[in-house]
Amino acid sequence: MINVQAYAKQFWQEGFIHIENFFSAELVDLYNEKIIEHFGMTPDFAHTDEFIKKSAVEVIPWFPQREGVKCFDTVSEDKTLRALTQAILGHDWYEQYSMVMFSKQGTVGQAWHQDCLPTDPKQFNINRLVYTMDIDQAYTGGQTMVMPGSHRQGLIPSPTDAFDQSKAEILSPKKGSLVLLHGHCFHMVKPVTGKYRVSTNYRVAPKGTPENITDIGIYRNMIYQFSTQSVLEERN
Ligand SMILES: O=C(O)CCC(=O)C(=O)O
Ligand SMILES: [Fe+2]
Repeated sequence: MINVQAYAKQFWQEGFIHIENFFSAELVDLYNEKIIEHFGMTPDFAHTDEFIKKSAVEVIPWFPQREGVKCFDTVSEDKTLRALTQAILGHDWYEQYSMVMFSKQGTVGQAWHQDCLPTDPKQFNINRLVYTMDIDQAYTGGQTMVMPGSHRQGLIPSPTDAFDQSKAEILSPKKGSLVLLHGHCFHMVKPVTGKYRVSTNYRVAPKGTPENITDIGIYRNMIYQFSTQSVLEERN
């Protein structure tokens, strides 16, 4: 068993943690097969053209547990993952959903963003990201960039605010890696150069956090509401 207390401390310091070889190759190979089976290689985009253009986000979501694809329960039920989540959040938390995010070759990834408004430090989501393939500069692109400590810094800088990207960390998760990422922490996904890129997100939140906390995403140039497909605020 990993040292969950040490990882929890690191999570609260940095706003994220990356643990390699967390899941077995057998499990993530199975997930990757199911994912490819579902998407094929040229799935249509689920988001509106306006959102894709303005936000520079090109990912297609899939919610396998909602469709009863049973094998995706294994990660939810993983004892070590639960213990780690518990160590980070204390005992009051709940699982939101699992969402596979697929990106085609040649797409832009995701621009810098926060998953939800950082107005209340007690209200946030945590991304528990499972990687079912190696993600690296040479073969796939699509690395995840994160800004250490930014979960304590309020709103992500607007396009005209100073934003020192030299302090960002580039994560190149491997098949079987787990990344835990605080929803207020600034993060982005680099352009996808390989055939495709997938990550699977088992989102959780402290108990009492609204289920739809991630309905409003914060980008440098706008605040966007997914359910109404509308720009709530232009930022400049
Ligand atoms: O796929 C990733 O590595 C990160 C995706 C992301 O932005 C998120 O999970 O909120
Ligand atoms: Fe995100």
